[in-house]
Amino acid sequence: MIEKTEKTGKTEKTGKTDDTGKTGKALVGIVMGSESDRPVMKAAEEVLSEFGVPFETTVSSAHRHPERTLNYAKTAESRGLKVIIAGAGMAAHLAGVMASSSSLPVIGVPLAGSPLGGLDALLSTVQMPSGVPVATVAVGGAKNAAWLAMRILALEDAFLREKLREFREMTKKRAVAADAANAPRNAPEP
Ligand code: C2R
Repeated sequence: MIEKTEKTGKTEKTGKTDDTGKTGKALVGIVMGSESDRPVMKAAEEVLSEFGVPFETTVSSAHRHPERTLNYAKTAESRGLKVIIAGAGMAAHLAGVMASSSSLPVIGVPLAGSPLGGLDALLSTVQMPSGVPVATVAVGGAKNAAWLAMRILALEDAFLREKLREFREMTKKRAVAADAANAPRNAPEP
């Protein structure tokens, strides 16, 4: 069970969300196929940090370093991770390998950058065989990968659930305010 510590709001070693995202045992593992993926995958780190969700980030390629990558997947659960986010471009097999060797939910982020603009990565990430699911977000969708990871964590974390609800409320209000600011140009109410 993941819960916020009542008095301090800080993360405990058992893996709870806090306000910094820097302390505590990682709950989300962000893996990417290459150092060149980091600028895009950084967006996932930023979203998780904003919500105080502890994460770890690793570069490991299923193609270039299969043993290390398999070991990451095999030990992820016992190390306390609850969700894996795997970002890779081109022939992107990283997320699939994570899903093949771990029972954790895996979120795949197909990355652009190849001559095919990410379509190659999208198809190789999303087209998984039955029983080995990879929840695939849009090409370059590192932010949504983090949001989805938090929704999964929030199933057992009332504090995080409430923070996500507040955020949705805030974006709704922002949209209404932006619309009101443009009121003179808006179409009249039907
Ligand atoms: P380099 O820039 O290092 O040549 O990598 C990476 O994710 C990156 O987008 C080019 C692209 O190759 C991808 N890559 C994979 C995997 N390992 C690296 N798709 C894998 O294991 O799936």
